[in-house]
Amino acid sequence: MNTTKNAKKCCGKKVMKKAKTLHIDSKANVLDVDGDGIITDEELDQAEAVLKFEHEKVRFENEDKKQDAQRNMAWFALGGMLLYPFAVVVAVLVGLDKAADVLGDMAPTYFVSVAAIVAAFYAKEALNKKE
Ligand SMILES: [Ca+2]
Repeated sequence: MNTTKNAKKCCGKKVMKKAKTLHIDSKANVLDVDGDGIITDEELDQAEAVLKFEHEKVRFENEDKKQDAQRNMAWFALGGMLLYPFAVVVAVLVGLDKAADVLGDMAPTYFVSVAAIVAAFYAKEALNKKE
């Protein structure tokens, strides 16, 4: 705890300015890295740099997870597109003619939608490489 008092003039009077002290259980006590009881501007800057680093680290981890999720989604969509005709064949072989008809009717919409997902993924990848 710093007990230094600074004299300042205010309104024509000499005012004694007392340094701030922290409560013994204060969370800010960890900022006093060298343990001298004084939290300097350098120690505050150091704490801010550590916080920024941790924030960046979390941001990179989240970005990595997001990219993994998008990649998995693109692979899943691509897999579904490749397996779709087999689903129709299996439905015919099993004797589900109505299901085969429904799958056939859904095919144009399904293929366009999945192609859009896959195209968006690869377009994003290409844009990221340019940056
Ligand atoms: Ca200190």
